[in-house]
Amino acid sequence: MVLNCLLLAGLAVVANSNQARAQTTTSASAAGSCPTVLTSSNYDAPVVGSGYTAQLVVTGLTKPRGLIFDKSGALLVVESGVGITRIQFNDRGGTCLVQDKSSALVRDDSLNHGIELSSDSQTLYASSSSEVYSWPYDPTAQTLGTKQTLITNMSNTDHTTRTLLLSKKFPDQLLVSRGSSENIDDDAASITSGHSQIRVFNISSATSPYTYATDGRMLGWGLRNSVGVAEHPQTGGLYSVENSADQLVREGTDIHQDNPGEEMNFHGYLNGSTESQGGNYGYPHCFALWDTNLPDKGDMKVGSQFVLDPSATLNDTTCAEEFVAPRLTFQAHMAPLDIKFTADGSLAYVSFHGSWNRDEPVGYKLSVVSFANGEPVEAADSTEAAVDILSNADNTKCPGSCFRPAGLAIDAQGRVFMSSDATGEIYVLQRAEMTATGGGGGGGGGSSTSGGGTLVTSTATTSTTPNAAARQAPGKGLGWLVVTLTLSLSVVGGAFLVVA
Ligand SMILES: [Ca+2]
Ligand SMILES: [Ca+2]
Repeated sequence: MVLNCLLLAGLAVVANSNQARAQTTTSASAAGSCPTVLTSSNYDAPVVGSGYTAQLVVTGLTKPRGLIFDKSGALLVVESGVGITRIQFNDRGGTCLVQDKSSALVRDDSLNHGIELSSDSQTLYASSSSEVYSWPYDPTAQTLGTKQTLITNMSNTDHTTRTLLLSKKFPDQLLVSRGSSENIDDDAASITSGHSQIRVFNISSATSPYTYATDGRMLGWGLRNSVGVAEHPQTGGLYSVENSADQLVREGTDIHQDNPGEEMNFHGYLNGSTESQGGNYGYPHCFALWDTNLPDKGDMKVGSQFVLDPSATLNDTTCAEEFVAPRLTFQAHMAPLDIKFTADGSLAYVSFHGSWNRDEPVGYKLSVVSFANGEPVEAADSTEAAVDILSNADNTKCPGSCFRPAGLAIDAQGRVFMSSDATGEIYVLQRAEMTATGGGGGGGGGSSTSGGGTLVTSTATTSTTPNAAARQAPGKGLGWLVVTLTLSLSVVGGAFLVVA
């Protein structure tokens, strides 16, 4: 009898008091509980880097690639070969985001990776392998206006993503990155081909669609396939991450296992200065050294660029003198696909899709690179610039039973979202410094994959408010009821006594 009264009174208070509900929700978030937690059954639990908490928050997508948040807080996802899907979360704080609603914003099977939004979210941009499009977008009504074609004539085989980056510093400047048509693309040696280039287009002054190879301004060429492009939030410095070549042989020696390194390149600023801009970054002539065990290495270091067959007119010295060297070099074949800066510019997250051109798989992870004063902290010949944040437990199972990082987005709270195209998933990661409860020691130090962070894999025992999953799953209802009673009594004890 007494218990029944307690139960009814407690529930009545919770049901009728928004204030009480808000309090219990906050209490639950601080305790780190989450009512709905997804796990992947297709591969081993990911390893999370020290100072981070990670959680799987979306499953069931088709090849999710580029990600971006709109002004309403919804996540727009390019599903390659499908279109753009809009996902709304029920945000319970921390890494606890429950997918609330998902809708098809664009259905166009030619869209495959690139996505951008104007800073007011009123214009949406996306790319196919041949064109860049824009639509008027209303994030509140979730509607699109008539599609316009902005840039054309980008078709080529092999590397078909066309990454888009709209400058925050100069909002009418749209960067478009285009890769090579094959592993070693001789056309890329011709500046007029438009292959393996990053170009920038003024989208406010366009009267008709631009032709990629001849319009716009070239930020860099000789960039084999620079899928990730980012603008430093403080300095406006432009960086890209490049997928370098496969199956290389130098002077008759097979060097492909550990060379060439993947690259991070610097492309100057959009402030009108051409300093550090417009140069040739090497491909298809010069490649960056990762493993220094190379025939006729000379005094080259990690990041120095080398040729495959030296001649009088094209050799390692020519590479050093006439081509732009990478600002950082990463392990060969890790396949960087995206780079995103934190709001304070102190970190750049880089997604590595993972290798195929190597006996032992590498990559298949999300890493972070430290920046200071708009530049990477590590020297150009460092092999430790990329620190692992989310990695597969056993790369020998990749690519078959592994997640494969593709697109990245950082939300207004600084949480990092990462798509895995192979598994149709999205993960969220949060740094410990950002959480109310603290703990952990940040993301720095070493390049180990030994973990030390937290992967959220099960719901905690305290679920304090109803949620979509509980409502849809009757089996979970009783547990919620009991927990609600306990917490409502503790949180609103004063109110309960008055009712009793
Ligand atoms: Ca290069
Ligand atoms: Ca490669």
